[in-house]
Amino acid sequence: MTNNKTILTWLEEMKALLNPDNVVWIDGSEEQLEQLRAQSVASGELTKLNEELLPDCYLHRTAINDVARVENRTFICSKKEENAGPTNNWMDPQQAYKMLYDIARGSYAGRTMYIIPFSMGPIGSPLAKAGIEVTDSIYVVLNMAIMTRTGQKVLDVLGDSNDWVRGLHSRCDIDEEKRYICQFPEDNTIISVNSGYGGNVLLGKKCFALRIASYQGWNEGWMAEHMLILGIENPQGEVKYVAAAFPSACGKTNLAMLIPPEYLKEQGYKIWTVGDDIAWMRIGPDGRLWAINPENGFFGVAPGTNEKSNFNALASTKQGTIFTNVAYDKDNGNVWWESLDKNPPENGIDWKGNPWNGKTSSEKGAHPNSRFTAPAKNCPCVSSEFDSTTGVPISAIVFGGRRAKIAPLVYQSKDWENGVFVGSTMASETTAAASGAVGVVRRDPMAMLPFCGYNMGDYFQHWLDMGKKLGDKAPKIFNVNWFRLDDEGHFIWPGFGDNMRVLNWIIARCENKVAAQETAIGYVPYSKDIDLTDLDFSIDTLNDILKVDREAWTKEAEEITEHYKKFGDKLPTELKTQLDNLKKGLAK
Ligand code: GTP
Ligand code: SPV
Ligand code: MN
Repeated sequence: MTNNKTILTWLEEMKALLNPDNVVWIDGSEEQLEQLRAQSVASGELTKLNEELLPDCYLHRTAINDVARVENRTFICSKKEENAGPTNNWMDPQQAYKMLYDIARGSYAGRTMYIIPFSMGPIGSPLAKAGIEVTDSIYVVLNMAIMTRTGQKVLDVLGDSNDWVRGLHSRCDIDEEKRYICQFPEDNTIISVNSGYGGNVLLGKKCFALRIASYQGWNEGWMAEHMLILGIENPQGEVKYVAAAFPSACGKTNLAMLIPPEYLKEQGYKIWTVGDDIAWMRIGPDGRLWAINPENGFFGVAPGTNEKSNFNALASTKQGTIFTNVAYDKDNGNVWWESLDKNPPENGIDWKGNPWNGKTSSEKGAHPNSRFTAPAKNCPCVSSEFDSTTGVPISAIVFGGRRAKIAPLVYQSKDWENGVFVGSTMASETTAAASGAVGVVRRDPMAMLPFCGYNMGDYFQHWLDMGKKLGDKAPKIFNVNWFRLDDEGHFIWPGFGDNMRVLNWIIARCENKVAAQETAIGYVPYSKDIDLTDLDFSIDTLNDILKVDREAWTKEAEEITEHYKKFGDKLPTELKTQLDNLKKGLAK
């Protein structure tokens, strides 16, 4: 497949270490993938779903102790501990290699080593980067073949270059106590052992496209971010692009594929999806910030996805999709998850593999972090720029999180520097996407807390530096919160498609078409400027969720002070000044 010496040498090392019975190169052909699907159905690793309802779709169940990312077992192995920074687990690289090789040694015995050449980004794009993942899991191969561009073409474009990321995955015994997800940013290397769950094992995704790539971006002057990318087309046919960072399971896939409210559709508004999870962004020849989605599919949260909440995501899963940890309907070979519809299977199997009657059981059928792996090309609103090698120009960057109180529906930062402050102080309630307690408020700067491959203080500085380079061509920066709760614990804002009303305000701000009120935290909309046409939502309630509560924000500023202490000398002075300004503004 290749004569690239750096690849061949590494593969020899891997073979010697892992001791596989067979070695198979993934060439990207449909015939080979089809054969692997058949093989994994025969072994029970995958269940073939009803061919008429869900053509070429499969179900997989992971071990019940292996259903989400494991942040406490994820390490950044840079030579100096300081370079991993205060928010990452760190391990000395020499020690880590030794420990991981000891765990992985001989673990492919009796198994096949699959070699997956993959590209993050359209093959041949100057923004794309290559990787090689070796794995003993067909599930990983088939998911990587959906999530990335895979096969011979990647090697052809790479040629003799050494600019590729090494990824070693071994399922070993799926032993929680020996599960490690280790990134070696200085060596372009990832090692993942004892897991079979998506974010831990699809090494192109969080491990490469965020942890390794964020470090590469810092060195090379670009940005790798946990952001969706969408295009908003107005009735004149002009498309403006927005990139938005929300923590895991906080609405990126939903926003990326939203369907505008009826009255806006009738006017001609459209949403186009470029990406739903990751953005790589560079300054283009015109001085603006340009973004590509390095992925080729969607690894989306299943529960909560339905015709109404996210029609386009659901449509994307109707063909060539792998479902992980959802419920199975034995009567018709279909899948089900919570809030898909009101008709759960009676004769079902839950995500743990146990018989399950959805009509009578109080247990959940699907795991809260169950997922679909769907090809992006299935998406009815996929952008015409999806495969563009240059990417799309970004007009606005949006931060957001899950905040029951305090954070208004939307506000705009005063400028780039203030926007970096807003991103660096982001907070959100934790979700099922990572193991651990759910619903605890934590600071998650730029939604990158679990994904930044270097010291977050340096990462903030990199953001500030990018702003200086972009100057007046920098995207405007906003913050949104769809998740305000009333006293009974219900979401106040309808969210989903109605978030388009907020996006329209954001675009209007970028085009200087609408005024806003200046507050201590930034520019907040006048409630009359959020269009509530056809919505049963009172202007008083809107005013409530737009209000900047001085007392609550004063407390918030104290918490930010604590949050910032972690970064010590690495905290850029600009951000200290921003915090002082916020406090002064609130005291006024
Ligand atoms: P990752 O793939 O983990 O990065 O998640 P994500 O950010 O793409 O989140 P996703 O769009 O899958 O949404 C996660 C959960 O948030 C689902 O249960 C959605 O139903 C819910 N959600 C998304 N958008 C909204 C919204 O506007 N309002 C409310 N109330 N819930 C939402
Ligand atoms: C996330 O947790 O942000 C995801 C899913 O997108 S995973 O691939 O598991 O990281
Ligand atoms: Mn994500």
